[in-house]
Amino acid sequence: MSTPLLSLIIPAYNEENRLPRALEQVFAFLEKQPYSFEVLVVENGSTDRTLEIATQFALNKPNLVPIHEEAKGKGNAVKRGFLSAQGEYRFICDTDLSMPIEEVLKFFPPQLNDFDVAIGSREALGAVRYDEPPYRHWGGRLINFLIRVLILPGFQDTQCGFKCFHAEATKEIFEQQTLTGWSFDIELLYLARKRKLRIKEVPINWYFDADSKVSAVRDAIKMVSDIFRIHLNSLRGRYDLNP
Ligand SMILES: Nc1nc2c(ncn2[C@@H]2O[C@H](COP(=O)(O)OP(=O)(O)O)[C@@H](O)[C@H]2O)c(=O)[nH]1
Ligand SMILES: [Mg+2]
Repeated sequence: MSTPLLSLIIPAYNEENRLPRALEQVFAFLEKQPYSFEVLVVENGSTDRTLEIATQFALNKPNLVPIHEEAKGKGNAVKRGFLSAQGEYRFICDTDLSMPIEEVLKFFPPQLNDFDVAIGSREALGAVRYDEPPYRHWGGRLINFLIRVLILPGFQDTQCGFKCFHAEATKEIFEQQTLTGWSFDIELLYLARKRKLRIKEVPINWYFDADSKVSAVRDAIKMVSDIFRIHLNSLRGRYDLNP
């Protein structure tokens, strides 16, 4: 296949319920667009039929690539997806499609230009969150406050599951990604900033989906310890060019 314009990377863990609808919607929309695309579903550690569903779907869709990754964690799945993708623009997309797939067009030309990394934001001017319960909203804002103070000043939302990387940026930063779990976004943005890449925040419409694999307390504690790990990695020169 020649280089597609868009690679959509869907990390999927125990998603047998949500994946069929997600794939239907994604293909229905992307097949109407005038550009070439591929969809990569990256599964790791699932105990249900996630991989089987992706493999079945791929029988009729040659541009769907089901991938099984041995190493566990969302960070590992996303890294594998980005490094396996071929597209000029590579977009992470959660299976819940909490951002409607139509909005992917906001993340690359002609709607968005002059960027290396574009991050979906639920906080940027024009963004709207639908149906989000207050505990989840304020928990997220507290985490974002810590992220801003400790590591990434200026970003109002680093944890949204919808982000686009230009192919060149992918090479530069994913090879140096070390975090394997939920905090991988923070490390990628830290690396992108260190490399002085152009990062844009894209306001999106975001619909809360109660079916979440995040554990509020355990994953929040892990995230804070991951932030210190990023500092340590940085001090040790782990993120330097040509280490
Ligand atoms: N491959 C893979 N995907 C994961 C893992 N953990 C979460 N995901 C995916 O990450 C996306 C977001 O997960 P979700 O539970 O909806 O998180 P939330 O929206 O932040 O509450 C979904 O597509 C999940 O299937 C994992 O360990 N491996
Ligand atoms: Mg979700």
